[in-house]
Amino acid sequence: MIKLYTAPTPNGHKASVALEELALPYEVQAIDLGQGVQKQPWFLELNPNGRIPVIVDQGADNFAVFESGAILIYLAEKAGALLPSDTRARSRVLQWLMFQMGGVGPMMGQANVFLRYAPEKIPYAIERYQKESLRLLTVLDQQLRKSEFLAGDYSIADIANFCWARTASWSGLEIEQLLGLKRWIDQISERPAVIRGLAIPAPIGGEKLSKTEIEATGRKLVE
Ligand SMILES: N[C@@H](CCC(=O)N[C@@H](CS)C(=O)NCC(=O)O)C(=O)O
Repeated sequence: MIKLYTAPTPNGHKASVALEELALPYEVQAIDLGQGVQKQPWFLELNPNGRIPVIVDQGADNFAVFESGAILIYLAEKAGALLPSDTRARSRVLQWLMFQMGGVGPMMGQANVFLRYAPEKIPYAIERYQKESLRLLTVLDQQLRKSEFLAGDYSIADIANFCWARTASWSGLEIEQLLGLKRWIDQISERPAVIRGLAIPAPIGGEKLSKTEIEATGRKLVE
């Protein structure tokens, strides 16, 4: 059994979508990011970076994995799917996975911070991160006009990029013109495993957690 510590964000969804696609048995502990649960000592033992997602493979001596890209690779290798073993095919998938991890995620994340959360509106920063995010989404679009998926068959590279690209409007980005990207987002959105994965975790407060788990999140138990 895999234990997934997560929250309803693009990086969290990468892990839950992959677990659903790979049909690996897992249980979820929702982490309340607003309460800073991810910075508590017990969580930092699992991920010194204090962020979600994290998985713990309970059937493998409680081996913990942090960084969503590393989680995707671990899960794909465990299940033997969504990541080819042939050296070149595998490299193509990893190239588009790294493209997401080093580019799309960080840039869209910063666009969101400056557009939505910064106490001061800094037009230069908003424009810089939106422009770079749109440039990266355009690179995806060009690839997706040529091929159905990013790297051969549907893979963890599609899952990683999809979980961010689908949130483009939240970053204030207009992607109507990116027809290859839009076609691919629509296509992946319809996959049953993706629909299930995007619904995880249940909204905090609505999920069924044990008393110990609720206390571990730092929230008070209302009896
Ligand atoms: N590079 C990390 C980024 C993880 C990340 O930024 N997680 C966010 C949610 S999407 C988080 O935990 N934020 C809470 C915080 O920074 O305290 C990964 O891909 O796993």
